[in-house]
Amino acid sequence: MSELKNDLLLRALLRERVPRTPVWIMRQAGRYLPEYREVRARAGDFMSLCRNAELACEVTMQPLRRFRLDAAILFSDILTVPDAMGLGLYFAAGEGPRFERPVQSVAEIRKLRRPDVGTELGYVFEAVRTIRRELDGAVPLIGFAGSPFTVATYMVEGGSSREFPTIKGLAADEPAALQALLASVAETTTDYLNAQIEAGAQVAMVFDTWGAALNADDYRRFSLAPMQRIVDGLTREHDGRRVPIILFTKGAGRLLGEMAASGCDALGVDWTTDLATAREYVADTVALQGNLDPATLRDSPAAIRQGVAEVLASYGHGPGHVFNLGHGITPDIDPENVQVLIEAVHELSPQYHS
Ligand code: 1CP
Repeated sequence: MSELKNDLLLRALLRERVPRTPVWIMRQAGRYLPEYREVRARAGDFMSLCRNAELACEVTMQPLRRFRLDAAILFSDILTVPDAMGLGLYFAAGEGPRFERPVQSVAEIRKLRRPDVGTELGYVFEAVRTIRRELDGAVPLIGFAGSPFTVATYMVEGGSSREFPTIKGLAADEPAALQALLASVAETTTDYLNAQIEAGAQVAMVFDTWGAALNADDYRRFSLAPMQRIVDGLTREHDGRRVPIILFTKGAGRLLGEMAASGCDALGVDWTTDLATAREYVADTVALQGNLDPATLRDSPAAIRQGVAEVLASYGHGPGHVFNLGHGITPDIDPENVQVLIEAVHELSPQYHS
């Protein structure tokens, strides 16, 4: 078992005692950092950055040099999986992600192949190994993937969407075909996360950004069920340590209780459910990660400290909390304000662990 100098994140995710609440920030590597924009410009485009292990490692490390963070997160994207399935991911300048070959008909769903992730996504595992070497045990490395439903929204709609007309149409008219698509993404995602763990990822997080756009019944069938398949298929122990699994459905609300029953170790919580309520929904069976509104980072240092204090107080005493935002940090945030947040967690959280 390789030495970890700071294992607060792993301990908190397993609901073990810690002296203070660990903290990391969703999208902590990204456009709000000028040094990220510099490397991104050097790489040319976003996918070239993801495919270059040295540069992906460099941008992963950037936030850790500035802030006292308790985790690194692999620099990659959730859409590498459908790219490997043959859809042709590209990022048009100034726009979001797009696919050259979206999957919209039942016939196209049937034609999807299960790629060999070792070949198609080898660049990701190379980045994981490079980052682990560079971290040298300073903090754990989080690997991640998108939930099958969230990834499928991009595969079916061809890019970002607000209303999800095509995938909701499939759910209504061709539910078996949609389930086949989700099963196929779940299989590849399981292979993908297991290969990240094999390469050195010490935590696996599944981002379900859009599952809560479904009604509760459809959420269970089309979002939670395929995530459950992933949880069931993941390597839970590697290198002598348990590998915690975090599921994050943005906007899950009351469904957190059902998510907790999946067998995951922790749940991400967005700011629309306070942590005291979330803790009741899950009856302390899993750890919780979150949940400051990212908009708070546009406020004054005093307001940010106040926001941090409220989140910590809402979770309350005892183990099982990982501090984070309720969703990713946005590109307009001043990095100085992130510093205020992190220092506030360091300063205000020990009282909840005595
Ligand atoms: O430089 C750039 O302009 C690219 C912006 C960018 C970045 C920094 C994209 C394109 N992806 C990423 C990295 C990324 N994406 C990470 C790793 C970095 C970190 O956390 O430090 C992670 C975990 C993601 C996950 C991701 N990608 C999600 C789920 C999490 C979430 O924020 O909801 C989603 C939905 C995506 C799709 C995607 N990729 C990129 C963009 C701009 C988007 C969102 C498109 C949309 O809103 O529909």
